[in-house]
Amino acid sequence: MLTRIDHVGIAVASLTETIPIYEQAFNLKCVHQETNERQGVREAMLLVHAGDTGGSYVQLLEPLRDDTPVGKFLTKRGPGIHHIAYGVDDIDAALASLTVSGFDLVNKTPVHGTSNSRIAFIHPKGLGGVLTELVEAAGGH
Ligand code: CMX
Ligand code: CO
Repeated sequence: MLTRIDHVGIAVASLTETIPIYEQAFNLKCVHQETNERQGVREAMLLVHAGDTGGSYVQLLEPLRDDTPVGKFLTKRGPGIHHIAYGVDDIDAALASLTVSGFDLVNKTPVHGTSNSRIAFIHPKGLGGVLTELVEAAGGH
């Protein structure tokens, strides 16, 4: 079902401050930035590895407002790992299978993600306390 680790999402107070730190520390390049109103974030994607079935990234997340998932997380816990995201070929099939298995889906159907990908979140409480995102890239990976 899973094709790769697509990204690790990290909650930060400021993209402007944190992007250069990650670029310098690990010689990464910030290859993409966008605002996702529905998710309540400004995000930056730093490419770690360009694989055959899609890349792996560090995703830095800055909240647009305090009353968003990342805003609440920052207030409660401070900066840190917010979620892990796995690549899938067929997100509809993956969600159907997780529903049958009884997992608590935050998104029962896919929503708009980075670079026109289709994404869905699974609640952390059923997965060892880790908020988990599935990503079907625009090209279908
Ligand atoms: N990782 C692990 N646990 C988390 C969490 C996270 N990121 N966010 C919240 N929780 C836990 C809290 O610790 C809390 O646990 P307890 O009940 O044991 O105290 C519980 O979940 C409820 O916390 P909350 O602050 O009241 O948060 P909400 O219930 O309002 O929301 C969640 C939690 C997962 C439903 C919400 O964060 C969500 O919908 N996330 C999906 C969307 C998202 O995160 N978007 C931003 C990223 C966008 C992207 O990657 O593209
Ligand atoms: Co993400």
